[in-house]
Amino acid sequence: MSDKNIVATSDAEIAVHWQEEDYFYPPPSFIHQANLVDETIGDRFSLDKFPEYYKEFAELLTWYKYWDEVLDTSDAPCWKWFRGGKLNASFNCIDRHLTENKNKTAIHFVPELEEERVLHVTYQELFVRVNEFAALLRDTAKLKRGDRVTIHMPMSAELPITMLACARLGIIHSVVFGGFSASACADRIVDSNSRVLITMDAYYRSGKLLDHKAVDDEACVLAEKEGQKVDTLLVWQRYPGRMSTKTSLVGGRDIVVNEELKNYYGARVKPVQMLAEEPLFLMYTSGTTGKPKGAQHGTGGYLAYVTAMSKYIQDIHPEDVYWCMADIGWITGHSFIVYGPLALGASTVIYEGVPTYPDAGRCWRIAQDLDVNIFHTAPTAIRALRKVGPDEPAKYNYHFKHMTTVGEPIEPEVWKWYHKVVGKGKAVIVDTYWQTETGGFLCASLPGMQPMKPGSTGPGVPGIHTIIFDENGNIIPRGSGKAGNICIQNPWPGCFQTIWGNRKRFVDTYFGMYNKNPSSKDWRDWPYLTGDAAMEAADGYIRILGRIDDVINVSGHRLGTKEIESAALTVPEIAEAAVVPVAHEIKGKEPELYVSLKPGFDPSPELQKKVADAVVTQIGKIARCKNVWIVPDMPKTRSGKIMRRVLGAISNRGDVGNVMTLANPEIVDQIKDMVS
Ligand code: 6R9
Repeated sequence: MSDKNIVATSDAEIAVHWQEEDYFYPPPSFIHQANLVDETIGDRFSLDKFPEYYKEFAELLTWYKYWDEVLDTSDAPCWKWFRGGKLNASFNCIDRHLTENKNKTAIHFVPELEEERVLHVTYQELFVRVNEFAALLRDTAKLKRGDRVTIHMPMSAELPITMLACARLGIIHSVVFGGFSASACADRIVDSNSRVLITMDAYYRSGKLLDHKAVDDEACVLAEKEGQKVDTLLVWQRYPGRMSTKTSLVGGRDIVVNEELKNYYGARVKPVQMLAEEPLFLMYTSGTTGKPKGAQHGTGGYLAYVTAMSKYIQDIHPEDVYWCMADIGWITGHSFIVYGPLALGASTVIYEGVPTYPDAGRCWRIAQDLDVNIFHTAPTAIRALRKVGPDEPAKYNYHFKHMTTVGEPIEPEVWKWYHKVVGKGKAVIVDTYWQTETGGFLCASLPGMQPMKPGSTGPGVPGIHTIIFDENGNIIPRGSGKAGNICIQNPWPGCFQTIWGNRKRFVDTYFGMYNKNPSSKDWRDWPYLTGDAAMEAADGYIRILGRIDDVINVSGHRLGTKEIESAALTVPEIAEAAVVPVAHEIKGKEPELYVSLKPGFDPSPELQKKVADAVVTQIGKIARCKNVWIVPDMPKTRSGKIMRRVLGAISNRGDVGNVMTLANPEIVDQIKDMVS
């Protein structure tokens, strides 16, 4: 893909420039050991057998009590999976493995500094540490089933320990990506009404020790201003005495976990028997408004789904060493670093730092030293690794049987490098398409049964029945290669249950477009709208073309354009703001910001910087804009709407099309001159 001929007014237009490629086939050595090689799978998971086929997924878990009903549709479209069943996620990820595997490594934690060496946490050790921390949460922090707690922690072994301790007690965790700013963290504390925040003193990033606790001191202040007091801040210490935790503890609020844990050594906490439909966690994600939404995931459905996906699509066996390089602060980390692999009793790798630190070989050294055989990452990381060290993988002695990609489309030429150089031509690659809201995969090829097709994800995974609609709600014929809005016809257990505190937004956003009967209790009336454009080729493989809403995918992370624009508008001089995606070699997309000023203010480099900084402060570094252009006016329609399409074309050096219908066509050339 070359950047120059792309008019990136939408993700879809970029993707259309790609060429379809050949198929690649899984090696026999993989097929022989694959968890899923079953020619009857399509028939067993056909729509006429819905929802009963999902029992098979639930049976991968250990239940205190089996369910009364597989799917309860009485509160459509808030589906209840495995209604009446009782289980505990922490028990399923830890306790049930102890009889046979207590000495096996559950978590390999790899610190960024190589001299710190790897920490290997066995299942027995995980059991002890989760129990002790759960006792602390219950007795010191006074948390109980159904309470929400915000966790703002870097990649560390303590992060899954914290999550699993919450799950043990039925506390709903809301993990906020460690790189998010104080302000973004505060918004999530407020929305979830968390009175307890859990943090860590510090972590390494590109060789620098960052004071993380200071960010959360500020988050507490901001949250209180917005009406939610954090009465307890639990601080894990990774570097006792080295960072501000020693000197700047806030009396009556801050508790150093390492100290407090001494009161709980040897404590055991019985897992709470949770109803399958009770929430397990919230994961905030960007949408079309300025306010991120808390996707609420349930316990039984979610855990059954991610366990099945880890087993059948990622082909995780208990003896595998599996490394997913995502951050636990995103859904990929929740489902495919923590819950899925641990529910299967595998060894999961957590790497603290930057993939290319201190050199381009770091990832492959980790893979070699831990004997990783399943590797999972995003195209943005693959592009970066390819750029800095195209020949590095060959220098290391590791062998991947399976590699997953997630988060954004992968260009065929990048896919081929991943396959040939990283996978040494011997690994299966699965391009998994899914979302925060969907809990687990929607589309992927079946690694032991179906060929790989670079640039495409696969068909719907077993149980998922996709359907593509055009704008008028007509079904686009299967395999026609025509683009439309991809939806899922049937509910599935991994799907989120609602938006925390906002059922109306949940129903409107995900079901509003194609539901014709809002009072229907029949799942067939409620196709789930993914918000992505896609097309299905004649072979049934789906190509994702990108978002149909106002979301930009930067390095595989979702950023709402409205979130960035709202951040810019906090600068008093700014009258209007508009964000467009610009193609970027590594990140896929980058936001570029256009602003206009209120009367009486003049453009200046200082003001540009002020706006740029406001975005980073409000959201985090991932939202940093390529440029901030202060324009005399925005291109607008006669009804006053900002024409983002025109700005997008200018940013990407594309054709702006016919602009004569604009209210102010002359502005287009002025902006072009400024930007070129
Ligand atoms: C898991 C995750 C979801 C959005 C999604 C789509 C894009 C995800 C993709 C992909 C093409 C893939 N996306 N996987 N696009 N091919 N394999 O990424 O969740 O952060 O919520 O993002 O990412 O646009 O709608 P999330």
